[in-house]
Amino acid sequence: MKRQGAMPRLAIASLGGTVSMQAGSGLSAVRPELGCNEQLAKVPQLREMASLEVATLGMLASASLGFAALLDVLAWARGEVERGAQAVILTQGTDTLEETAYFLDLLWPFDEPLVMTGAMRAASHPGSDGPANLLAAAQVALAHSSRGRGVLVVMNDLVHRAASVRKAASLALAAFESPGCGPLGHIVEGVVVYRLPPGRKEVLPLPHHIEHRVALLEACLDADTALLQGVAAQGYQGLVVAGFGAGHVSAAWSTVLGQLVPVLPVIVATRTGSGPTASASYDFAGGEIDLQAKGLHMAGRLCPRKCRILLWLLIGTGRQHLLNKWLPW
Ligand code: DAS
Repeated sequence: MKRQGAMPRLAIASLGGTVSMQAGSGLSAVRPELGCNEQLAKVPQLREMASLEVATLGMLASASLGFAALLDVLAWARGEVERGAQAVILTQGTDTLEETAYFLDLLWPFDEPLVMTGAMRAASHPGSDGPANLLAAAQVALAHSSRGRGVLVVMNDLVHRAASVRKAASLALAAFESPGCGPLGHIVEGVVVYRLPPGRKEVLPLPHHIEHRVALLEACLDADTALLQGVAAQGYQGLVVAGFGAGHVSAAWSTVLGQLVPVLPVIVATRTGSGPTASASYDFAGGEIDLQAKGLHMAGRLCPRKCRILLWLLIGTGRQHLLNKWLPW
């Protein structure tokens, strides 16, 4: 139970990434070396804002995170809220932040915010953005207006929804965008301002099994069908295709995808990075009308990488038949 006037409890954990990286002496290349307490040492204000529960859960480049590790992180975060944390912050690498945030969002059952952040410049580099992002993440996490919004990504004083955020630049400081809809909010003088009220959000149960795999292949000019034909034989239980334009593939790919439909669920998304797939505009072999007639699912606004995460979690809970309900138009 919370004491009157007591500081809010904030749980913070780090997983690795550039925010935890620094250069060794005499070197300029960086690697993960800083645990969570060392990252927090650069933001002393945090200890005046909240009583902190701190954990270093990993020290990895985010390309090496995986679903099993994320389920462990989720268990830690859920435990912290159950023990009274008002919010949770995770710091990690930015390379997979758009995927990990969506994964956790689909499973986050609380009104308490789970806020994720990282850095584009390592801790040992001039103008490192990690401390500023951590402070902004805490301001967002502790704001009452952040409740009921699921998992939020805070980078560069912007707040993004897990379902729409995307790393859109490899090295730029302003690397994160929410294509098509813009950020959900921004931070001005330490205060978060949202453009929209919280929306109702459905959450998936925890997966009962995690050994299954979902493949992601990108359509490209003059691609043969060899990899596509091998998907089922390689033991994948689902497939996402990052299609051309509004969710299209070549006529040859369409034929093979049609053969895969009785064997595994297939989603076709757009590889463009912005905008929805079409549903009733194009009537050619490999267009969305043909693909839907063959039993493929169109991704709507969900990007290919997030489609793969959604499909993996739905298969893990035996809910793949509900796929269309979960794909946002
Ligand atoms: N590109 C790095 C980062 O921005 C590495 C990583 O994702 O771990 O954090």
